[in-house]
Amino acid sequence: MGEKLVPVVCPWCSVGCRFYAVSVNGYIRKIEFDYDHPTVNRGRLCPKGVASYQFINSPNRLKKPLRRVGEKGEGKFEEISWDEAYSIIAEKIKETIGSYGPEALAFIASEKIFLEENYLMHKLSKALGTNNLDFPGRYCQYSNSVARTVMFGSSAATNPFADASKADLVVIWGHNPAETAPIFFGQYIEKAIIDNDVELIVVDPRATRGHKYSGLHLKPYPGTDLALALAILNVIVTEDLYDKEFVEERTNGFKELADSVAKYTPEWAEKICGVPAGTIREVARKIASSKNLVFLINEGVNQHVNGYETSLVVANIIAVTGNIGKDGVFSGVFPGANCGYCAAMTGIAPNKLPTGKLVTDEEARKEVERLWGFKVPEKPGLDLTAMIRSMGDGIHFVYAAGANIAKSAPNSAWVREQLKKLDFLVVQDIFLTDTAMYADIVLPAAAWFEKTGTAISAERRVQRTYQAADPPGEAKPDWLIFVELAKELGLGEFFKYEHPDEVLREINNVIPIFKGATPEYLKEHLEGCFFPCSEPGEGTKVLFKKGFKKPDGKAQLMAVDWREPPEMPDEEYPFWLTNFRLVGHWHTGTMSFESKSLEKRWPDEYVMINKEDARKLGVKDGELVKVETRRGSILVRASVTDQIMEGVIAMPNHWQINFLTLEETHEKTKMAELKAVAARVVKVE
Ligand SMILES: Nc1nc2c(c(=O)[nH]1)N[C@H]1C(S)=C(S)[C@@H](COP(=O)(O)OP(=O)(O)OC[C@H]3O[C@@H](n4cnc5c(=O)[nH]c(N)nc54)[C@H](O)[C@@H]3O)O[C@H]1N2
Ligand SMILES: Nc1nc2c(c(=O)[nH]1)N[C@H]1C(S)=C(S)[C@@H](COP(=O)(O)OP(=O)(O)OC[C@H]3O[C@@H](n4cnc5c(=O)[nH]c(N)nc54)[C@H](O)[C@@H]3O)O[C@H]1N2
Ligand code: SF4
Ligand SMILES: [Mo]
Repeated sequence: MGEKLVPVVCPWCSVGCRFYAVSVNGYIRKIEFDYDHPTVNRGRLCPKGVASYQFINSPNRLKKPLRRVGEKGEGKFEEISWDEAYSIIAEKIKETIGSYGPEALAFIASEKIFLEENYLMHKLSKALGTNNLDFPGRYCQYSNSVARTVMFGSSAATNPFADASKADLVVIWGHNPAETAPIFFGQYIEKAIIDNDVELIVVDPRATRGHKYSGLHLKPYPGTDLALALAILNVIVTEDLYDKEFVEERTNGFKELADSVAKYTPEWAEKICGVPAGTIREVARKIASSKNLVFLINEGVNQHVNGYETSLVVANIIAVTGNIGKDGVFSGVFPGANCGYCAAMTGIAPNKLPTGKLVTDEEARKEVERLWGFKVPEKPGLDLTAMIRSMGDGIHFVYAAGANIAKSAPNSAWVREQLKKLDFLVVQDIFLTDTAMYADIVLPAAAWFEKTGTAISAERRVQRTYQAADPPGEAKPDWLIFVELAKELGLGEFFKYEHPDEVLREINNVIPIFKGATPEYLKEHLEGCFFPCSEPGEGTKVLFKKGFKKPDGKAQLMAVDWREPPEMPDEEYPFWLTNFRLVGHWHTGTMSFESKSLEKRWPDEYVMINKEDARKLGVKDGELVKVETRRGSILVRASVTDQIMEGVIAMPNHWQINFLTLEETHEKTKMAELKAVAARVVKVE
């Protein structure tokens, strides 16, 4: 009964920490620091990392395929065999295609399944003839991702984490890495702030855990960051503080940008976002004088309908101050989950090919058809919110693997009504989730630690993680489920894989940015490689050193106009409601609620209310209140505090928040309003 040390990547966030799972007879006995190889975490783990394998041993894991026997939403299922499950699903797919065509099918992939698994789901959906393919990452980075792609030709984080320690100024805007990327914050950002005495500027309506270090804490009203960003840019331009050489040599469009931003003065912005004009000027001057700027933005900026515009302005600020395309800076998209990039970079989107090119690009499509051996549909499909909107009216069959949209998508009551309208729903998960409640068939997947595959961290580091435990009952790895279902559908010739290594080799061949990330290289180099990696080796550590991914190599600066959030407080709903993550929980809680040590320490949801607001409402700390928006209402305990600004309330996003949010989306990015909605608080007598 020997113990084996199996190298694994942490199952949660995109920092990409690694450690050993100590495996005995198919069980994990404990975890140990990986002292043999270089790791990002340098010997540290956050609370979730420490608790990392608890959820896989939960008694609530799915162990057999299930068929619904009760009403949708009721949660009554019976166990069936894999053969039965595959044959029912395959029949239903064929029937749906027969009645409505392949465009009535939709596939939802995941930030929680590996690179290989996202790739296979993509291949399966296209083999069936549909581009209705998306993942909950739609609600994650799309604002910033689309903005930076427009401006720089690529949106990924520009530099390795280690460069963040070389900062001379750190701006953290709508991001709380102390809780959401704790080891990145602790090992790299704190190093700059504490060891090198670098100033930190925080932009957040709440005081966050990193806030104790911040010289300046700017508190805009949720959803008004665009006004603040425009005014910062205004000061940099009108006070002539920009990097003229960089602007001249490496960008296009400065004149239009300068003209457009002239009207957005700090005094104008103060009236909208509430940040004093003097502070805006001070911050703009600091940013302009920084040569090694680390500029972190995340969901506080991304998750708004106007998040695209804010992201564009932030990217303009970074570009005109010359803080991109060199060593010692850091900015870009910061996908939060360990497999966010696994979905995004295998083209999980309704308009993309696995190569990242557009389905409408005929030459690129033909290339994929040649590689895959079957015809690829050319009409772009529906994004996730549009899929939900079309359920029962255009979309009849949905297959979701590792996505809990009944909780993670905006306006949960609406989402659940829509799910009921489907003819058929397949949910492939490790737990019986809220979404699974509406499923016709539920498939039990093997979890992280129970399978081998590839993850990608926020610094573009591609790493392999290996099987250390046996799956419970009859649960199977996602890649194998896709392969077996494809065979049942008569598509076996395109899915001839017996091991995830074979899938990765195909990815090396199909997706150029992963060419060098071979199973052999990643096994020998557990620290992985940085994509794009065109050959086995370290890959590309710093982006844009030789130019941007634009036809003339220059960044395209973008003029932006102020745009109001879709919903603003009014007499009926006087508060801004926003939300945030807790270090101890993961999204919809399926895994962290099943991790005993996390659940015990972070037991329940609450709403943060400013002391002054609470006094006016007559609400005391710990009392139950009803939080209401135009979508719905929930009961929750009040946390009366001065850690949130007046007029704003905020809740953790792991419980019921999406009963309150808004499904309206941005026309280009399709990002919904997940962070700023109008709400009221009613005292419960
Ligand atoms: N523990 C834990 N870690 C995670 C995750 C998790 O669920 N749990 N999820 C991972 C994923 S997928 C992601 S995408 C990342 C997200 O990581 P973050 O972006 O750090 O996540 P949030 O806490 O949702 O939002 C960040 C901050 O935005 C602030 N904020 C809210 N509204 C606004 C606003 O309108 N303007 C501004 N300026 N700030 C605002 C919030 O108060 C919060 O402090 O985390 C990843 N890491
Ligand atoms: N209001 C509001 N809404 C938000 C956010 C917010 O900040 N505020 N954040 C948004 C963001 S950034 C994101 S990324 C999304 C996340 O949205 P989701 O991805 O829907 O949320 P998760 O809870 O991470 O769901 C992942 C699912 O995968 C399952 N799973 C885990 N491992 C495996 C596996 O190996 N195989 C299979 N098949 N399943 C597995 C889990 O049990 C879980 O059900 O939520 C978004 N929604
Ligand atoms: S920071 Fe992220 S990857 Fe590292 S231990 Fe914590 S959850 Fe895991
Ligand atoms: Mo995310």
